[in-house]
Amino acid sequence: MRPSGLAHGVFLRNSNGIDVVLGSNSLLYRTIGGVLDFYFFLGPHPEGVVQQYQEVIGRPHMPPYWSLGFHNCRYGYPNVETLEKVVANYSSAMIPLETMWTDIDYMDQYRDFTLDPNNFPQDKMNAFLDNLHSNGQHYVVIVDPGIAIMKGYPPYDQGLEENAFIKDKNGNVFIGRVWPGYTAFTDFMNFDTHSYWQDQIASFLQLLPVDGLWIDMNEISNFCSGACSTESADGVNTAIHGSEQRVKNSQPTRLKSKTRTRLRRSGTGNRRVGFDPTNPPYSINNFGNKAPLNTKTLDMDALHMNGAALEYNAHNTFGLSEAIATNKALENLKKKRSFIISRSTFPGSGSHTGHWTGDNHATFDDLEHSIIGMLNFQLFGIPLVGSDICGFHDSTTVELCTRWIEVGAFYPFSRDHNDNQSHPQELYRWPEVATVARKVLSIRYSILPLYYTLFYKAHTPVTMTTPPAATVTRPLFFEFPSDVNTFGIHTQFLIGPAIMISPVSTQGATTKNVYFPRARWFDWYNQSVAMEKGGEMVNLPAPLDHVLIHIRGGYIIPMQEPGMTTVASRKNPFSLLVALDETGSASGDVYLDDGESLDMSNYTFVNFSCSKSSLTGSVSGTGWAKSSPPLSSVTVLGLDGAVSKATLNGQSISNVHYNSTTQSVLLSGFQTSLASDFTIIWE
Ligand code: MIG
Repeated sequence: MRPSGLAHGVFLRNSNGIDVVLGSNSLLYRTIGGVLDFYFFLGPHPEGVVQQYQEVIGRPHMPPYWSLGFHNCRYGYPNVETLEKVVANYSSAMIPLETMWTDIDYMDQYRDFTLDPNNFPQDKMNAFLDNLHSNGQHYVVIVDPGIAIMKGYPPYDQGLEENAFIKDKNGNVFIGRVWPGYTAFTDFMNFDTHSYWQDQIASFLQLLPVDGLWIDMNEISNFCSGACSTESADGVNTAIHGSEQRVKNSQPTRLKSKTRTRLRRSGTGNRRVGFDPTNPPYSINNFGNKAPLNTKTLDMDALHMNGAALEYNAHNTFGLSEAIATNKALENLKKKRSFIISRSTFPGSGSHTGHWTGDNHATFDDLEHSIIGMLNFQLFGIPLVGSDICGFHDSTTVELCTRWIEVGAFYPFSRDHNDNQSHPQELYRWPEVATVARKVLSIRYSILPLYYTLFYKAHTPVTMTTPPAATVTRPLFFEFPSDVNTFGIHTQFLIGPAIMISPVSTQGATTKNVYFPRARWFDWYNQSVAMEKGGEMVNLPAPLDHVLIHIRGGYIIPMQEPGMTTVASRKNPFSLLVALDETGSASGDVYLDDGESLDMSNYTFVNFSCSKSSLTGSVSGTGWAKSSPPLSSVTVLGLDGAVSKATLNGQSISNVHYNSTTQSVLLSGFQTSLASDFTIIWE
């Protein structure tokens, strides 16, 4: 950003280790290899920069509608009975729970694509899922990239058979160690392995029809630094599982000699005489202390793509290639949009997956950092992002968890998750948290049509003449680039162009300094003008149960009566919140479809436009909204005179409630389909 309000972006497309040094007027890259592809994006405004960047790396994945509901997870749920109780507790607390999650606990000895036969038996799990699904709810599990090295375990046997694993420099399967003990890692960069991965997911879906996958540990995270020394195999696997059987089977497996020959012939492309990837001449600041590059990951001379790529060059793209394979597999198998979140990402990941920001702590600092993380990932082209609500490590407090749900309810991806070492923190555990959760999640659910429309705009290529829309949540300076006061603000953010969230992220605070950029702003709760012109900072009361929300004049927000699930919400009538600017105008839009089809050709798009006392909806698309609930109420804020009657397409509207204190009107008692143009006039 320049003080002039002009924005530009620079992208170095390079997958090697890089030190980046930010100087006062410079950006210095020190990369230890790879290509030097530089892109310059000229904006001239921030949304334009992000949009141009996404034209290069790929536009964001269109999420299924249900994934925008609220998610609950915890590491350490011991059994299916506990899952059932958690779901029931959410429901009796009347807190909307869209998706229940399970961490590695569900697996048999932490092996991917298995179910623990004692605590998460297949029959009970299927009954549990049937029940969730019949309530319109969903279920997601974690999958790690490490495949347990164990003869007789199909994912391992088939991986060997199909040459699906990353190799060490000698062409043997690279052996790391993660939760299940010694593991091999799928060579996702070799797209030939994607059918292997799809087969594993297919068998798992046969076992249990989960709705999405959570791909963790894909940096690749390894408990050993480099290849594990297998001499210690016995000790390690016995300590983890006490299973002699597993230890005996944990021996390294040699490749068939044919494969070894192929490896030798193909070379690694980047190999140069005298270049040792395990000890490059320049040490980047790995782990902040120039740690060896294989620290807690693979050796840099490990081989991808049958030897065509060195880990040294490919390391940073592993999470991306796993996301590509997983997304393809889920789409092929379910014939619907996938839902995935990935811990490791790379430019381009957003076309295949969402992201959560990893293991934070239950601290106010990390609550504040989560806003920065969310906004950064909007810039990175991965708008479906959120942090572990209430904090992952350490036990949360009532105050922190309350403040966190006040922010987290508005993350594009909204999930409570915590560690098995900390106290459980489902939102119903404390009455104070539950009360606030009901309030803020009902706001989230009421604006899901807006979130979904923003995802559609980010996902859909638009011409350069359309106002660019590449992000879902945005920093204030994205909408007010010529206001330098907005540049440094990271504890306030916008949902789309018009809803401003100003959360408290400081312990003990009960007020908040809110900056209002230059515009007319309305208070979400009492619907009156909070700020006529903006351009100033105001200290506002923000008691523990209150998150400040303001609506920008000039915009129309599409809303829907909130339900306990997105399925229920989607059956409720629509409403519009029309916030007039000082000239009496406002505009907005909504995108509607079935919420899950890969083929997005059946949709409805409605442009709303309001000028003085007339509101119109003009419809394009293929008429999908014929099967959608009607628009049945409109609230207009910021009127400059009383309203006593109104018509819809010439017919009088029965309920007209003008509020002289707030100068707003609620029009209701009518129904109009969003599949047809309409005009509402008031006087
Ligand atoms: O070594 O699966 O970031 O969300 O709960 C830790 C257990 C592995 C790290 C993830 C976290 C998850 C945890 N995982």
